[in-house]
Amino acid sequence: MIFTHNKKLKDWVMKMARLCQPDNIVWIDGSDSQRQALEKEACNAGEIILLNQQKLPGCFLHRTAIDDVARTEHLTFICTKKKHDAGPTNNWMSPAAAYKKAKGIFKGAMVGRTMYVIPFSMGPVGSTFSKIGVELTDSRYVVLNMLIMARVGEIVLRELEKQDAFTKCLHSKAGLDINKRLILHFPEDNTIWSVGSGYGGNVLLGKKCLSLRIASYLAKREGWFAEHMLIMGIEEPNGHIEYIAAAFPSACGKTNLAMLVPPEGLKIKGYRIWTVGDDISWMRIDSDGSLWAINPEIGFFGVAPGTNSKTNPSMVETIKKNTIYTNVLLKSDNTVWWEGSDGDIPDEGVDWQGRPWKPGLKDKEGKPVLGAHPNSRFTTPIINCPSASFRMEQHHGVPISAILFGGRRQHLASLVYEALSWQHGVFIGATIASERTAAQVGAVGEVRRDPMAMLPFCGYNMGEYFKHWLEMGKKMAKPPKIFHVNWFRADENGKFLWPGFTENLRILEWILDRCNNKVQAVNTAIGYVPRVQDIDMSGLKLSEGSLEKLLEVDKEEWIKESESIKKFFKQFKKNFPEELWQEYDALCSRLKS
Ligand code: GTP
Ligand code: SPV
Ligand code: MN
Repeated sequence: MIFTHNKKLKDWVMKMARLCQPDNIVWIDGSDSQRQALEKEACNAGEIILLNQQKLPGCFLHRTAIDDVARTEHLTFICTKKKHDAGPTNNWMSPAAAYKKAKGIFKGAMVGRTMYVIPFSMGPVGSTFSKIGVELTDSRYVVLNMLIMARVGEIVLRELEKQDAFTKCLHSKAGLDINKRLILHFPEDNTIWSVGSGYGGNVLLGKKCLSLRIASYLAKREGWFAEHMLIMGIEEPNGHIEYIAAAFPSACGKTNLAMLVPPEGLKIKGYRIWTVGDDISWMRIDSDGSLWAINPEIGFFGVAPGTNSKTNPSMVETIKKNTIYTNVLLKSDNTVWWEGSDGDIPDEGVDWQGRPWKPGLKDKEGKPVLGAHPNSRFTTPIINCPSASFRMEQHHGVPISAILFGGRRQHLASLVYEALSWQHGVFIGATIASERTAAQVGAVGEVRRDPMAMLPFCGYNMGEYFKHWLEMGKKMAKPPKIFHVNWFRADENGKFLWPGFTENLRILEWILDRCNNKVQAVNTAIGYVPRVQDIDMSGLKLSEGSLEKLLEVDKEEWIKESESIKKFFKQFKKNFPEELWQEYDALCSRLKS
């Protein structure tokens, strides 16, 4: 039993316990001994499987329910008093209706279970950037994941005695019933309620729920940014490090870019990459007039499929120990595998649904049965990563030179282009579109607009959110330059034109050269595009004309795109900033000239 002097916290825990009726309450202190005891209990209960400890020390496997494998955006709500404050892109419920509905499901949901109290800090404990949350959960899997993803335990409770504010996070697996699943955010009450799910993004409430949805609401009021962005440092041979932040929608390459290893052809230049974060960036304007960023997390919750020594050697190194794997294939030697992992395809195994699996297996419709779910993931400490930044614990964060927006577009979007100004950059961010991936439930491949990669994560009216971006730009003496990248442009046969991954450093190099006024560019209708000769292609051979095709701006296609942008913007009605309509008109006239 941990003692807290924070009366507000004590009262709230007791109140939630009366609602959920757990058999007992356990406070998570952050100690190794408590974690190990929980791992044992979770193994005995069949919630996790101990993996081969010679090959994968400290690693476990977890399988979720079959219909609980990704974020469920249609069951995710922003619950503000006024519907208008949630905006046209969020699902809305009134707080009264939402609490009532959820109470019906939470009532007695923890009977026969333990309620764990997890005090956690997003950001270094005590930093001006940081926010504290307390998650109540009946899932040991959630506790074990939170211990990897956030700063957890007694140090946070001590901090809560100095300051009173914390986000009240309540989670119960309840019956893991998709028909009784709700992910509710009450920004006006600093509260999150999640019930009926056991999947990461729905239940690790410090992540998307607090660090983006609630934090974006706080950021608007307090004058900072909470964004769906990776943060990385690029160190030049002279030791100077430039940091960038990049927003790509879910499963569009943040984790991979954040820990890139320089490609063979550029090795001679002696770059070194430092990973600060792979998913979330909190940014504030410092006294120097620049934007400074921290990663509020200390773990990665990364996509497994496609992770191998070629695409992401640093991650392969990272996940060899102290890692929880979710929904991957279990091999007969008690190690794990997924589509696109290292090594040969195993002869047999147990698939993510717990069924015997063999290569070539087909389902009733004749489609191949996957060993790992396409959104299978690993939870792993950043500290294990060979490129983990030495500034992770810096209370001030790192200064950001460039902000990148990107999406997964087979057509249209050039490999890279630079915004003409901050305002134009906000327009570019507001018009990101991407093909849907397996990270959320829905039709994979469908193009949807995902402004700033925040469509599923903005805790308030996105029209107001765009205004916030414009306001922040005015407050900065040295705003970062804004760029758009697209690693996914394809040829007529759907084959990627750009090799991506490690080779993306060639584009980052151009971006930094632009930030430092070292290189010229072509002024096109959509922004500044590189001259072909300014991308260093040493050691990389693309087929004839590919780079030109990758950089091409097809005005006809962009005119079609502008129609879809207009439709998207119109839904915000009066709440939409005039400046972005100006940018829209300016784009249209550039396209027609
Ligand atoms: P979330 O964790 O969902 O926010 O995703 P993320 O943005 O961190 O995406 P991640 O880096 O995990 O990449 C997702 C998928 O995109 C994986 O299947 C990668 O193999 C693939 N991918 C990443 N970078 C590239 C790239 O440069 N080119 C291509 N073609 N694919 C990439
Ligand atoms: C994403 O979907 O953007 C993720 C995974 O990073 S989750 O935590 O499930 O949201
Ligand atoms: Mn993400």
